[in-house]
Amino acid sequence: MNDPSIPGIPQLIEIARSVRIDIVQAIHHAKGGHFGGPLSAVELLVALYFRELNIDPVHPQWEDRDRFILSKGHSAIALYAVLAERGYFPVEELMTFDAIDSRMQGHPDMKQTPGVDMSSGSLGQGLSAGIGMALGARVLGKSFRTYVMIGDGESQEGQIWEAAFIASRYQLDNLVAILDYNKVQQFGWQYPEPLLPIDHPEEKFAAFGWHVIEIDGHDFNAILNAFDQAKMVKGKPTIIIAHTVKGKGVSFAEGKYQWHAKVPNDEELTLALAELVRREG
Ligand SMILES: Cc1ncc(C[n+]2csc(CCOP(=O)(O)OP(=O)(O)O)c2C)c(N)n1
Repeated sequence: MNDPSIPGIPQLIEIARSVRIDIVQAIHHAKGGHFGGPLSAVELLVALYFRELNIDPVHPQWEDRDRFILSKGHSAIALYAVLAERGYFPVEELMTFDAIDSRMQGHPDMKQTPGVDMSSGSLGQGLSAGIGMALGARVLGKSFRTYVMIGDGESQEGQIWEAAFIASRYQLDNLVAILDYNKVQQFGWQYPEPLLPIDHPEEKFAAFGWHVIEIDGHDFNAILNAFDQAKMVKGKPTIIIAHTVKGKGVSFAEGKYQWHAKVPNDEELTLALAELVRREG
């Protein structure tokens, strides 16, 4: 890759670091929002918006753009931070997150925020909307692709499986689902033993007729390879099962359901920022 305008892995890692800092600061400032889910999705979103999606931040409504739906809409601040870093609107605007007149509400609103292709927040619906977009591309003879990020807790919704069934029936090879498989949802579900929100999603999606790719969702090489592989698949939709860590990058929140939607206090903000700005080596 020789084009200097295309960020390489070291730049993507730095962008992810900035996005995490944006997320933590915005949530602290807003005194609201979700914490763990946005942080687990950072590398996936950065790879999408800085390398994979065919988009134009200057023309967010360009009709031939690739589409992205954040079906786990409670992670909106991660999407806003990536959109801001990508140039859709000023990074400073992130500090209006969740305020009453802000373009950045607690859940994505396609009528408010430039770059948001689908309103979401009521879990379970985004994959169905993505099917509509993918079918729309086919009907119109357009080559744009549709990407949908779902959560593992969200995958307990029946509508996800209705969508999984129909997407493969329609052979939607222009549709890619990304499962942010952080293995933690809103509450603990620890009884009688720790329970995953969903177990063996790879077997379930394969049984529904999907092409399945399983990766480390924090490894940019693996993410970009998965996107490349998905483009080669013909006649079926692809799901990328991305193993992630809820709260990734903030050690005291990692893997903890208690940080699903907790707001850091001043001391926790300082600790989190100290970790996020620290550079290895
Ligand atoms: C239909 C619906 N039911 C409940 C909720 C409340 N809710 C918001 S986030 C969440 C847990 C989601 O877990 P998961 O999909 O694993 O998300 P992540 O761990 O990535 O944050 C719940 C139950 C909702 N937004 N929509």
